[in-house]
Amino acid sequence: MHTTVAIVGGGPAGLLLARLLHNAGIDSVVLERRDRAYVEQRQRAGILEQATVDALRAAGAGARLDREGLVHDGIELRFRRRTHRVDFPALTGGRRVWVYAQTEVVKDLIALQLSDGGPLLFDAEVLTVEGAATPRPVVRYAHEGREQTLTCDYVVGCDGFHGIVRGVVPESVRTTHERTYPYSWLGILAEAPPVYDELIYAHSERGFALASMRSPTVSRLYLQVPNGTDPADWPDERIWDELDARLATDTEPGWRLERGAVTAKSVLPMRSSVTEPMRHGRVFLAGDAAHIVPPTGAKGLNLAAADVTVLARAFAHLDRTGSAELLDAYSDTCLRRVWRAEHFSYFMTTMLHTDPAQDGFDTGLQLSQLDRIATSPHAAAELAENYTGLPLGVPAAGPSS
Ligand code: FAS
Ligand code: PHB
Repeated sequence: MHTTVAIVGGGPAGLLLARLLHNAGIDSVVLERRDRAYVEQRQRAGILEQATVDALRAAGAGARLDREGLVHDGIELRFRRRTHRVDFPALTGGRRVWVYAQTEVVKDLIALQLSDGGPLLFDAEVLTVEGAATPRPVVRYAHEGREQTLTCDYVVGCDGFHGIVRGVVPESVRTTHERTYPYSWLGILAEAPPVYDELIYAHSERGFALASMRSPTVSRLYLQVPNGTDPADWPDERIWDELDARLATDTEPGWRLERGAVTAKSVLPMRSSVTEPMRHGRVFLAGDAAHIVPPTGAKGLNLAAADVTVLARAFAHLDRTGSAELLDAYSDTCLRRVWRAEHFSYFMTTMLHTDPAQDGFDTGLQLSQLDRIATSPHAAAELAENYTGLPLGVPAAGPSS
């Protein structure tokens, strides 16, 4: 089989790229190692930036999002047992975010690709990518019990943090910057109506908590837990009690979550990682294959969408004009946005979580930063601009290096 763009990985990055290329008249093949049911039920992100919503609409995948997505104009910060709302439109000139689960984004994109897109192969694990520096790279993959070959003009690694395409960039030119955190998130999905209208991020002496949602009847909730925590050590009632303790506020004495059946429970490690460059020869990296952020800033899925929006535009430019200038600028263009999101995610994570080794000075710094956001429109605007996402066309600030 031959195609113009071989896409490794059928997560949000790979699926959205395939749609954007399809709409630009560029053929591609998506190879996904897991089956459709697994990919569609994997609980992950929940917040979409404007640019991501725009990209999904441009890809033709915005209809259900527009019907079922929840538009949010702010978030609430809880600290010192007080509450403070960050008003996004007031601070950013009208920007807001959408609550629409990654699972639903993936379902919409898969349905579209299967209905009128190029080949999307499930249970197709890519084994090797050869000839990255040649005009005709070769992708070898296992599918239907045998090894098969896909030749192409370009390969895009959308295969996530544990994928193999990042390794195609030779170590001699590849730099990976990493930071791990001394805590993880215990996340639950519950059939429990959120008793809050917007997301609540809580800093407390007991540790961080986040109250999010999936719909008016389904809550998505997170607790900071030590690394290596076994979800089995957290029976449902213990989770609810701890969430109530960390989200407690003197602004509304007796405030408690509505409880319900917990339908999913998992522990997510926290990591920051950036691989540079995001290209080698005719092989490109996009999404988690190139970078990871701790989910506190709700950037992961949105960064993936931004990468493939830039890349699809570059491929369309090449197809229309024969010029590879946007493709050649891809890595630097994306890395500027990636580093901005890395900093914001690190900032939100270290401000809101209690490092087991932190002392009173550290806590004083955290509370001072939170006080600043609560009292200064400039500090609040910095958070609001980053959270709602910087427009894709952010002017180039010069090479990323
Ligand atoms: P993905 O990892 O989603 O997709 C990669 C795909 O490639 C997978 O389907 C995988 O099966 C496939 N693949 C891998 N190797 C392959 C091979 N050799 N051949 C073929 N296919 C291969 N972000 C947030 O903003 N908020 C959150 O709350 C949040 N929670 C998260 C929880 C978890 C457990 C994880 C792991 C991530 C979370 N993220 C969150 C980040 C997440 O949303 C990612 O940013 C997003 O999935 C990135 O999408 P992709 O780049 O497509 O990578
Ligand atoms: C989610 O709803 O899963 C979610 C929302 C905001 C975050 C992280 C996760 O910062």
